[in-house]
Amino acid sequence: MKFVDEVTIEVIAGNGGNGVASFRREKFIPKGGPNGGDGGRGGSVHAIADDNINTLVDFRYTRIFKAKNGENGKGSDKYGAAAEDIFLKVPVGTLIKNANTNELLADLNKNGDIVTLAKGGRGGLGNLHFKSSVNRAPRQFTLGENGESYKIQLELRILADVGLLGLPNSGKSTLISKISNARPKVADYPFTTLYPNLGVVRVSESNSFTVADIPGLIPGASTGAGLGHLFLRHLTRSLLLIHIVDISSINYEKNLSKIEKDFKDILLELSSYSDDLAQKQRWLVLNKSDLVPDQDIHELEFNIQKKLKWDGPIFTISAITKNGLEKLIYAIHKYLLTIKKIRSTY
Ligand SMILES: Nc1nc2c(ncn2[C@@H]2O[C@H](COP(=O)(O)OP(=O)(O)OP(=O)(O)O)[C@@H](O)[C@H]2O)c(=O)[nH]1
Ligand SMILES: [Mg+2]
Repeated sequence: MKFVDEVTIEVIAGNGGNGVASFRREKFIPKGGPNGGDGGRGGSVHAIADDNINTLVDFRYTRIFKAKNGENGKGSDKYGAAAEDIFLKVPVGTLIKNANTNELLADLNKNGDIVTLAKGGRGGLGNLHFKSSVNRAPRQFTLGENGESYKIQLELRILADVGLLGLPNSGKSTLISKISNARPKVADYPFTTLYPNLGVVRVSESNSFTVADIPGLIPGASTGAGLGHLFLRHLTRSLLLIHIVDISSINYEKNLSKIEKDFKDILLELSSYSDDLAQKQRWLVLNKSDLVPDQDIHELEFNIQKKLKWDGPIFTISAITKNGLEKLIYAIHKYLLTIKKIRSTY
């Protein structure tokens, strides 16, 4: 599947049909009255959020969306037919902006959310509307209005409760595949993940949360290194970031400097993307504990906290053996419940 999270499209609504001037012509009625009908409304273009769509890729191939014009009015009191509206299906989490002014027009963040991108023109009036006591045979009619047309930017920002963050190969995709229904590719080379994956973690029958796995970040991502840093946009709506650090380097480095560098590299990229993202609630998760001798783990965790001056929540896991995953999942769930409760009271 190709993943596209930003596109610019053109939307053109249909023009309204023209009203018409026409007169009744019947045998034995010499001067029939006006009977010109109105033009039909032009088709509008709307965007609607749909749960079944998860990329904007379709808009890469078709970029212009034009609704039809309304029909012109006719004689014998006949109105022109309105043209059908066009509905563009977009993923939930799509921001809609005017591409010229950058103005945010809508944030379609729930299934079924809908916004009109370009309004169809109203149909013109036929001459039957202009009849009056002083003018029994009006020849006036009006033309249909033009439909609106705009350049629109669509930007997808995945909605996930939790976002996974880390260097390539730290084990983000392994983690999401072990705790959720997502099955991204896992491999021992960097940049295995090329686009975000969304997974649902079931905590109990009635409780779940969503997680997003994104491509790995490397130093210099903000200036284009690796896959760049634009996909960080998919973490901007998360309530919690899980920062995954591979601790197996301790085996060959014999000190904490590699772990410290890996940690700081990610922080630097986060803050160069945005302060908001850098300030977001973030938990440290030390992964690949199965590669570190058992007796060292607690000492290592303690030393890492000290070295990184980390006083936030910290977990040690092995995504592969699933060691520590249950504890992590329950802690995340509990945290999300608290945050959502606080937010809902505002
Ligand atoms: N021993 C061990 N290996 C792990 C663990 N977690 C992940 N790996 C391995 O580390 C390699 C990278 O794992 P991925 O899950 O693809 O890493 P990623 O962070 O998604 O990497 P990118 O998609 O490239 O950013 C794979 O070979 C995994 O099998 C773990 O807990 N223990
Ligand atoms: Mg991956």
